[in-house]
Amino acid sequence: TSTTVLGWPRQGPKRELKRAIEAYWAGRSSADELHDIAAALRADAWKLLADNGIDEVPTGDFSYYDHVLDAATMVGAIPQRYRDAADNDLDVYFAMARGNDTVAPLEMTKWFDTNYHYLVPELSPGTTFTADASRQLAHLAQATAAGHPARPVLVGPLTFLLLAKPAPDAPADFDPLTLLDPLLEVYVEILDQLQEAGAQWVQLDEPALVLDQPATVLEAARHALGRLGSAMKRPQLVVASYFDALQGAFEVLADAPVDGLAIDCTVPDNVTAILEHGLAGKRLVAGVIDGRNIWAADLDDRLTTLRRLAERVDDLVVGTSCSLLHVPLDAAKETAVDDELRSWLAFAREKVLEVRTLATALTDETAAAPALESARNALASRRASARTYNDAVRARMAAVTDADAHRGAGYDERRTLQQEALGLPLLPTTTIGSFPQTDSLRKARAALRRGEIGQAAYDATMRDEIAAVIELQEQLGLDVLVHGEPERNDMVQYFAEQLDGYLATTHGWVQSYGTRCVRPPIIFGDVSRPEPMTVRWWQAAQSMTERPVKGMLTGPVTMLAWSFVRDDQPLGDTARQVALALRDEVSDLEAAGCRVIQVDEPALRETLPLRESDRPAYLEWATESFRLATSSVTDATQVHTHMCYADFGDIFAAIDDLDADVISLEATRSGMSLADELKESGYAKGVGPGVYDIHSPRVPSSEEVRELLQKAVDALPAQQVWVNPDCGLKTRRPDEVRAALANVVSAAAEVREGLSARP
Ligand code: THG
Ligand code: ZN
Repeated sequence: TSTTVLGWPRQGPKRELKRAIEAYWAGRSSADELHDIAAALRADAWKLLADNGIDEVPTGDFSYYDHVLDAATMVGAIPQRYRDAADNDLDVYFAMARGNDTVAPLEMTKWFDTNYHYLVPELSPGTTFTADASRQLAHLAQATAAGHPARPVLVGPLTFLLLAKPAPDAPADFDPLTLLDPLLEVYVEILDQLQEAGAQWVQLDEPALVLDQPATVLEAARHALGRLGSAMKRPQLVVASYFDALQGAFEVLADAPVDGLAIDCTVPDNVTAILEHGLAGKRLVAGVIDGRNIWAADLDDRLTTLRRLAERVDDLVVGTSCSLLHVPLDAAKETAVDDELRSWLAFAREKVLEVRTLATALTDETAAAPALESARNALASRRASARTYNDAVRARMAAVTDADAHRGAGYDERRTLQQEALGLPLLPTTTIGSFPQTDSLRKARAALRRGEIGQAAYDATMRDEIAAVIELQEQLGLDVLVHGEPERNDMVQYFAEQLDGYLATTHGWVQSYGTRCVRPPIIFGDVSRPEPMTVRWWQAAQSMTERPVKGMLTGPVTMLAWSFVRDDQPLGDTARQVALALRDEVSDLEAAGCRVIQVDEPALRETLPLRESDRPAYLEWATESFRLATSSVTDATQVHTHMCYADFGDIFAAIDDLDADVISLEATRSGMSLADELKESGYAKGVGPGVYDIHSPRVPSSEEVRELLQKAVDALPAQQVWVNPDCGLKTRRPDEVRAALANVVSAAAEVREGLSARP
């Protein structure tokens, strides 16, 4: 039985691609040097796959920035302003990805419910597609020359159009799907060229088919696959879908005149659909190994599924559910993790071995026996391990009552008590939490890690930084201060490192967007908090000022969303455990005298399930776990939260359910249209719609800030409104932050005066 994977991580074992691209951007290396490093990384990746028993390697999925951007350039969907912004193809490509001096980048958004971000293609009625398969052809030629059977991977035409948005010059109601027919002709041309170049198979990725799609889209899918299938000269086509159940789209795929389907067989509904309907002469790439989690699979269970599928399908290929882009490369590199725990993990390389073992087992169980046996042992060790199970956490979970997840008094009463305690002015000013992470802070952290400085010296550096940040905020005249978070590397990793049941990795990088990567920590067991995590830093800050200093924590949903989570209990249970650990921290902060506590949930919206039918249950546990984390405090203690990178429109009800006293939201880029949406939704608690776009190095003038703020108080009662930036300040330079915050504070003062002058 043959084997494949749907895609592979691109950055290289030591993030060589990231470094090569950033060196090119900085002018430190040439395009040729970049291309050479990239070609060597591809060669190594294919060799690793082939050496570990993968029969057909994916090509063309390797990207300098993003595979959706690659698809846009492949079909010539390059807006004129980018063609004008640079004088060669590579720089036009990077201008679309990250902008340059003359042009802003394309919008970026999340790839389905993963933590990968793609660039949103812009299309208009005037878009004319042209085929440019050069990148695909080059990668195919390289793999073929190296002796690898290769399968080019293309974003499919439907997914491409469904993920695109109307260009700024297009009518707002323009539907990119109206461009399907001309786009299909370009795909036909590209398939012709790939066939000419020797491709036996091409993989068309159509994950958009797992979203709730109207009948018109399913009809378009039928039409599109019909057209591509009937192309005169083409390689065999395998259409890939992943991340959820196909439901109604299954039949469209099963009936389509294509030669194979890659289906996510970690979703039981999909397996049932295949078993019930069969696949009439098509190849099935059975995605039985989960491409998104990091757990060693239950190979016996996967083998049972494969055997049942083999009875229904003539041409069965063993594969991963999706590209392995979403997992780190190699668990064996995590030498700081003990052998037992490491045996529970499967990163990309280990998943390849699992795929190989399963394929071998289908034809020769004896040959696969040792590998199956060791997988069985790892799983048994994980299931039986006392390290995943904490009696105290379990007992506490069982004792949670509904009252634990609710504040004592309603919002209006709390508001009065908090106002008495805090005595804040109308339109209080604050920031989201982090201040610039300067080089000297990063150096101190690295020096501590390498043992070059001791804990006391490190703490002293952090205290000095906190003192500087407090002094700056007092000088600027902010009302609610923060300590600036100099001691935190990342808002999830910092807490993960201090919680039991959580594992941080050393080399576990996963691409987040472009050259930016994260190392998601792993929740392997019941989560608890052995000791306070933030209290001493908060105390240090509060001891330096009379003004209230906010306590700053990351909320349970975001802790889960940006980690790899357990697969052996419901997500809601894991969220509740994290919530209880945070609840301890909230209580300790309050006991230390903290009167304003912010628990950030930027990922609340992005974790929303793909299918509408799954959303109510998610929102139920998500909001409950936030309240469980925050509801131990007295009514006079003010709970804040913060969200960013999302459209909040469809989750205002859930935001209200968090029952936070104040929420700060990103609003600048949309020109404060958020304030009108908030008004329409009837949101009645404190809200700070952002008035300073921290994603840009530009310092907004006091007038700009005032205009945004005026829009907010025109839409909402002024008593409700807070004044703050869109998000944390850690990526900005200190001089930008000082100037911008000065303008934020002066704008707030002017608008406040204007309000009191009104009759
Ligand atoms: N933390 C975690 N996950 C996240 C975010 C986060 N996921 C979503 C969003 N924020 C992604 N955004 C970013 C922003 C910056 C970087 C990565 C993801 C980044 N990474 C550094 C790099 O690649 O050079 C490495 C950072 C490090 O050394 O730890 O800049 O905020 N968990
Ligand atoms: Zn934010």
